[in-house]
Amino acid sequence: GHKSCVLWFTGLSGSGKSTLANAVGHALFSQGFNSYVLDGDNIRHGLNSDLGFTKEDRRENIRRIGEVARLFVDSGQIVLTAFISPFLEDRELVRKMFPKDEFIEIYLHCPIDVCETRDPKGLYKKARIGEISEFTGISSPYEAPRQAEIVIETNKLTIEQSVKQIMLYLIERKIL
Ligand code: GGZ
Repeated sequence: GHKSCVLWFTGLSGSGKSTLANAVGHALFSQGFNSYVLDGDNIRHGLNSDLGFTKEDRRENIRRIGEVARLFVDSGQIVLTAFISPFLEDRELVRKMFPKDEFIEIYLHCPIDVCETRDPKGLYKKARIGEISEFTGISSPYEAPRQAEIVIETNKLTIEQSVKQIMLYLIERKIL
């Protein structure tokens, strides 16, 4: 068996949240553990399609994701969330929704110039020329975690190495 918990990824756009959350999901699956990834594709396009990127909308986005994550944890799953979640206060609110050992914050640390070079959707470019407002890291803040359970330098590790770092943590903490 395993303990159900939430792996809460946070980091800039382009830091690798969705990629890594999905890779950890596959690693869990191959070891016989059920998990589910919540990300922009299945949340911002559906449940939260009424929300934009103001500070208030981001707070509500994160609050609802916390509630959904809680339902998954209640149902016995490991849930992985991949959202920028740029505000410390908002992340602390979701953290408080879970017992201490069931909320694992994973900070994907990556210099913004590296994220901006990756720019898979061309959003940084649009933000630079003002076509997108309140873009995290450019025209809206990213408040880095101070006490994340796991910090991953995604510009220094491969995806495989990053997955391994997370899996080792889960084994050490007897979650798996
Ligand atoms: C940040 C934005 C913005 C603005 C659209 N700021 O790289 P992506 O495209 O796929 O990931 C980003 C995603 C961020 O949504 P989140 O729900 O993770 O944000 S938060 O946790 O802050 O609520 C980006 C795209 O949406 N995007 N406009 N202004 N990212």
